[in-house]
Amino acid sequence: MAETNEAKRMTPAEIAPPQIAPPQRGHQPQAIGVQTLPGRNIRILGVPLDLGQSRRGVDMGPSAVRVAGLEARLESLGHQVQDGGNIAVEIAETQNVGERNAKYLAAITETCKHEAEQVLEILEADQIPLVLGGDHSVAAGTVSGVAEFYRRKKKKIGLIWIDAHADINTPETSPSGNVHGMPMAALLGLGPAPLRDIFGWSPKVAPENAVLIGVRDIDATEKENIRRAGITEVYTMRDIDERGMRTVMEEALRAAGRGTAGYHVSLDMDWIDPEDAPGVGTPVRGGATYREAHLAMEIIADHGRMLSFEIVEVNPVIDEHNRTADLAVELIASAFGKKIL
Ligand SMILES: [Mn+2]
Repeated sequence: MAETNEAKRMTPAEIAPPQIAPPQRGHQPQAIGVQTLPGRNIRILGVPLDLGQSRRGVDMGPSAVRVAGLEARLESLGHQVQDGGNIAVEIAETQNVGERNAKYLAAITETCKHEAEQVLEILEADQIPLVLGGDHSVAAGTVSGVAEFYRRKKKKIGLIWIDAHADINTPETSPSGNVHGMPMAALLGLGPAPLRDIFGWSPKVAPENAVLIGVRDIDATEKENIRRAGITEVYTMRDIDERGMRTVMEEALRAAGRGTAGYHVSLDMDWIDPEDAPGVGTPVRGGATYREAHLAMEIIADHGRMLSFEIVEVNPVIDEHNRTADLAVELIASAFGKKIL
């Protein structure tokens, strides 16, 4: 299997279209050693899953983000964009909730496995996966796919988790049993087991390459899980307030990039203050401002080491005229190299 994929990967390199430089590159990068991104080949994948949480509506997230003009925006930056459509997902009405401490875990795992295969296929086609959630449990699928692709090349990946929450509960510790609070725990090897063991190995990310940014609402049990998992790079909103976004991002990207092929960026829209992003799964006051959020994405683009990107928890049902999805598109554009000047 791995050999076949390896061979398949070699051929398109020759026939791949030439890299398109972003338009209007009249200026130099602001800092020495900072790269600018060439045009990239991106494939969008929607995962309209909402089984991971109790407030309904994030299943419409991929649609809302597409309606906000995602593809055209990325193409205007000089990227080639293909929309791979949505993954088929189950809905709560047809499913058994299963164990109360990990609701709908079986159906979520099926979706994440399918998604992981798709993400792997996107990378094998020399494209950058851009995943649209869905609730944050879809990250277990995305990151598994990216990690598997690089594992076959004997490389590790880093993980940048930008979120109001740590999402590092396990069925044993979760107060709600909602699986969207567990993907980080799954990816770092704590559990739940079915999500942890996608592709039959774990952990998908080493704790020293996993970074939490913007957290401000952590369960007491999660603090213990952060220690158990061995994550040391945790940047709370207080760190951002006191030290500034630039310093936090530089340190975070350095940790995620150390000894890795690069990193996956998982952006939960609830990271941003509800003032600017009201349409999210779990709004929490005191989040990143509009400008802080853009700056974080711009710094990620400057470094040029992002392997894949996902945006999750956009909930059009409680949004105001799709402004949260509009902001999501703006932030994706910044992460993929949009510059003010
Ligand atoms: Mn989250």
